[in-house]
Amino acid sequence: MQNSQMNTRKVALITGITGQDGSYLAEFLLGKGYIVHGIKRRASSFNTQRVDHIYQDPHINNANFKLHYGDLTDTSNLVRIVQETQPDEIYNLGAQSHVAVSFESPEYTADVDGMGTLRILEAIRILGLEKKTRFYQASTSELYGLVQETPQKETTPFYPRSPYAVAKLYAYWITVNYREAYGMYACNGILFNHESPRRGETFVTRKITRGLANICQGLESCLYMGNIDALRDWGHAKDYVRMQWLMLQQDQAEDFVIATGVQYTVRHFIEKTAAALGMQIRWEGTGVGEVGYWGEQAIIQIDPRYFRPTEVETLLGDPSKAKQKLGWVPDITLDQMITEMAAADLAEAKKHALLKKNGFDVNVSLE
Ligand code: NDP
Ligand code: GDR
Repeated sequence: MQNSQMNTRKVALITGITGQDGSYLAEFLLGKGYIVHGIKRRASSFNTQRVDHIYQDPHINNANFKLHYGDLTDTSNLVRIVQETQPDEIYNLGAQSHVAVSFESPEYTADVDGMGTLRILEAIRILGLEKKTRFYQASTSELYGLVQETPQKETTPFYPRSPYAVAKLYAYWITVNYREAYGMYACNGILFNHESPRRGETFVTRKITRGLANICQGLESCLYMGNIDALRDWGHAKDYVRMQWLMLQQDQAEDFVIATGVQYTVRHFIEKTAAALGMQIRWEGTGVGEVGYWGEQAIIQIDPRYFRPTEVETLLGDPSKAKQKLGWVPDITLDQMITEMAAADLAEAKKHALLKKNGFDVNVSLE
């Protein structure tokens, strides 16, 4: 690639590039010809599995995908990376993103998810990049928590129900404030739950697809669940990252709800996944005594350990504004997504089953 061509290419910086959304967004932006920089945390073992397929050897000249060590709790590191990369667009996807874990680590969650957002916005301001760098904040339907209106839209009042949601509420408002105070192009995508085969293994959808795939291959006997009557509006991450990019391509920065406009229970997700794997669930009992049977085998049980101190019982988004202004039309249906996730986890389970059959140890924790 010629230098002149390199100079005309847009540069994006993604925090949370090793996560579900970060990996899909990086693929998407590379496809659009961007130079993509990402921040990864130092870990004692490899944590780049989701982006390994787009990794480029840094020894090759003009690589257009580059990872930098960093952390949202480390101000000087963030300032240095923003200065070095001079991004046209920053996507702040990094977060301690697990709601249940935020009750265990509330202070850390506040630091990363709340203060981390401020640190990036300040880095842009300190470096005088307010007019150059556009900023996307990964806001969330968890802001609505104890819902005040159904369906939820951009004007629905917030009522966060977890340390995670409270931290994200700070991040939401500091993004709005920097837009208004400094004229920055900064916006919030209020995204409802979105999933994929790359979803973290402890979020409910992936826990179900992976757990049931393992059970049907004889690798595990039972899946322990929390509140299976919770209602969520689930879409596919691939569709949702497209909207993150579009939000930064408008004339004016605005906040948008991204959702499908349809909600289902966790129980429904379990039944659909079971069907995709050729299993049928029969429910017996009620409350914490409820059991899901596959034939005579009790494969779903309720474990109150997975109940949250304050639960978000129902979420349903109204994406009308995104439809009208961004042309939002999701490509992938819930059924297609479940089929894709179940197939990916079944392939993995079959590999493990084969290894086990041949005497190798396999670890398929269902936590
Ligand atoms: P993931 O949990 O898959 O990814 C989170 C990313 O943040 C990972 O790359 C993780 O790194 C990184 N991270 C965690 N802590 C830090 C830190 N201290 N410093 C820097 N990076 C850190 O989340 P998703 O991809 O699902 O979500 C992306 C964003 O969107 C998150 O902010 C989430 O809160 C938000 N969101 C997600 C929704 C969803 O349904 N998926 C819906 C609405 C909002 P590592 O890989 O090392 O752990
Ligand atoms: P959520 O996602 O909390 O909505 O946050 P999660 O998949 O963890 O839970 C969804 C619902 O399922 C119920 N549930 C269980 N959840 C988990 N994780 N494990 C279980 O065993 C289980 N049983 C029932 C939960 O109680 C809840 O009601 C996700 C994250 O990606 C956030 O970062 C993001 O902001 C929101 O989605 C939108």
